[in-house]
This record gives sequence, structure tokens and C-alpha cells, in this order.
Amino acid sequence: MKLLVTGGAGFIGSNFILYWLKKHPNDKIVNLDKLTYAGNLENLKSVEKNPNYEFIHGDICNPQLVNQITSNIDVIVHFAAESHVDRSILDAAPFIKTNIEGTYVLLEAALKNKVSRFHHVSTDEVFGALPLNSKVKFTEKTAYNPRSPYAASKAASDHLVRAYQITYNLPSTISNCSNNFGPFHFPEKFIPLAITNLIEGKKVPVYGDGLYVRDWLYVEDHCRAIDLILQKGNIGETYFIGGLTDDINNIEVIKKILRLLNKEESNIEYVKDRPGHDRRYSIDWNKINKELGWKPEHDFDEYLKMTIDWFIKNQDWWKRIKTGKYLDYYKKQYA
Ligand code: NAD
Ligand code: TDX
Repeated sequence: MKLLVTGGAGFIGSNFILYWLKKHPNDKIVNLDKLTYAGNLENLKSVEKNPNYEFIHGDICNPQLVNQITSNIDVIVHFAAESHVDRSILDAAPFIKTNIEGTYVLLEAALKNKVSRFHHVSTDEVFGALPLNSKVKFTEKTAYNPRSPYAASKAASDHLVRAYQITYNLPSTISNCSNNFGPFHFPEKFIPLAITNLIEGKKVPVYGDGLYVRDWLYVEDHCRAIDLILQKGNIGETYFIGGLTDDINNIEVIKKILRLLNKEESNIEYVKDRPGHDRRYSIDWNKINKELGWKPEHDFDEYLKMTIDWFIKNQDWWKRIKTGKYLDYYKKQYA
């Protein structure tokens, strides 16, 4: 089988490529990535010489390029996106372009070249915010209610994928997952930002009251779920992928990281809240469990520790990122 992975130099895409080549060593992967600030080929050093792996530097918004690459592809796994909520609040334009137009370009090429599967990687953020102190979870039947430019652009891309499936019979599947964490996580996101700031002797910026709740999913569990959806998932279906945390808020997450790094709570710095900050996400992953037999396997505490160890061992990786334009962004965001 030959897969086109878009955004394969990003956090989840690179973890997926490493996972796939290990699990399915006879498959071929083409990685199409624009190498924006979030794309990093260092993540893929261990496979760059693998004859079954090919990297193409390019933009998913380029129809000629995408059409040409897709001509001999069986399966598309679409990760490429602008992915950081705070950046979408500073400037929504690249989110509209890549997440909406880029998905449209890929869908057209998938249709034209008759791929056997288009798998779209989406997020729980498209469903908006749940109240605190409730047991309500997002399910595959929850109505869309995106509240940030990022979430709105991902919602639009989900709608396009579904429309192409219904209107043109494009064989597609969608997964909406919760917050991933693990190796190669870009240090603008909460957990890697906290770990790397603390290692550098800096404080951790916590938005608002810090009582915001996310569902945390170890990235390898996510990759395994996509694998199952590709093997056994039903065309036209959406599957939710969630983790093992049970309503843990940002302050609790930080306190765990502080403990594991032997740091004081005085390293928490409350800063201005994110506009439109979604209070709580919680994912019901019963459908994928019942229909495909998937469940998350990586315990949060254990894999948070593993992730911290990874960041301690791979300081060159993130220290090279936390320079230049990253610092300009950091200054603007946390001014
Ligand atoms: P990321 O920001 O780490 O990586 C995105 C990758 O896409 C980068 O390599 C970037 O260079 C590439 N890219 C961006 N624009 C492109 C373009 N126009 N053409 C080609 N490549 C382009 O993102 P991530 O955290 O790995 O997220 C991957 C996907 O998973 C996204 O679609 C995101 O919405 C979704 N998702 C992420 C999470 C999470 O917790 N990180 C949770 C749910 C869903
Ligand atoms: O400095 C920070 N301080 C802080 O308190 C940052 C960067 C975040 N936060 C809070 C905001 C959220 O409540 O931490 C929580 C997690 O924030 P992010 O890491 O920015 O993730 P989130 O906004 O939840 O979105 C993530 O999960 C869903 C990914 O970035 C998205 O790509 C994915 O769709």
C-alpha cells in the first residue's frame, strides 16, 4: 500500500510516520509538508534513508503538485494544518488557507485519482466548550460549535470531507481526537512549553484561573487508532479518539510536571486569559471501542513522565526551535 501523509513533519504526523513504517514495513509513505514553523525534518531522521519513505517539500494548497503526487497513491492521511489556537487568534489567515482551502485541494485530487481512502484528522475543538463540574462528554452526535478561528477552520474542513463523501462518494473517514502529548510536541503547546520552560529555569504561563480541562491522549495511542480506522473503519464514519484522563485541569497538569521536575509551585505564573477560551473538553470514545476494539493504553501519569524524560534527553531538538521567530512569537503572545 502507498500512503500520502500530509503534514508528516509536524508533531502527530511524524509520530504517525515512525509508527507506520515500524508496524507496516512493506508499505510506502510519501510525506508532503510545507515545513512551516511547525514542520521539522529532524523528527524523521531515523527513517530518512528508508527506501519506503519519501519526503516532498510542498504546499497542500498547490493543486498541480497535489494532483501529481496523488496519481499513484492508495490512501491519504491528512494531518497538515495550522494547529495552534493562540496563533489563530493573532492571525486567522493561514488557518483559512491551509485548513480549508488545502483540504479542498486534497479532496479534489483524491477524487480525481480515485484513492481508496481519504482519512481526515480532526479535533474535539470543533464541538466547542463543555461546562465544568458536569459529566457530559462529546460524542459523535454532538453538534458542531467551533469558538476559535482554528476550530472554525477545522470544522469547515470536516464539513467538506463529509460533503465529498456524500455528494461524490469519496471513500472517506474522519477522526476527532483530544489533546495529544508525547515526543516531538512543538513547544508552543501547553505541556511541552511547561516542560521546556521549567528546564530552562523559566516560569510556566497559565491562562486565566487555570481551571480549564482537557482530555490528554498519548500520541502513539492516536496513531494506533488511525491505523485501526484505516484497516477496519467504515466509509463515511466519524470516530472519536480520547485518552485516559478524567477531567484534569491545567493547574493539576502543571503540578504533576512540577513534581516530576522537582520544582516549586512558585514557578506558575498566571497570565491574561485566551479570548474565547473553551472551559472543558471530554471525549466519549465508546464507538471506536465497540466497533473497532480500540482503547487508549498509555496511562497519563506514566507517559507524562516518559514525555518529560524525552524532553530532558532531547534538549538540542527543542533548544534549536526556541530561538529566532519562536522568541518573537513568544514575546507577542505573552507580552
Ligand atoms: P503541527 O502544527 O505540529 O504540524 C502541522 C504540520 O503541517 C507541520 O509539519 C507543517 O509544516 C505542516 N503544514 C502546515 N501547513 C501546510 C501546508 N499548507 N501544506 C503542507 N504542509 C503544511 O500539528 P499537529 O499537532 O501535529 O496536528 C496534526 C493534525 O492533528 C492537525 O490537523 C490538527 O488539527 C490535528 N489535531 C491535533 C491535536 C493536538 O493535540 N496536537 C489534537 C487534535 C487534532
Ligand atoms: O501558555 C499556555 N498557557 C495555558 O494555560 C498555553 C499555550 C496553553 N494554556 C492552556 C490553554 C488550554 O486550556 O492549556 C490548555 C492546552 O492548550 P494548548 O496546548 O494550546 O491546546 P488546545 O488549545 O487545547 O488545543 C490542542 O488540542 C486540540 C491543539 O493545539 C490543537 O491542535 C488540537 O486541535
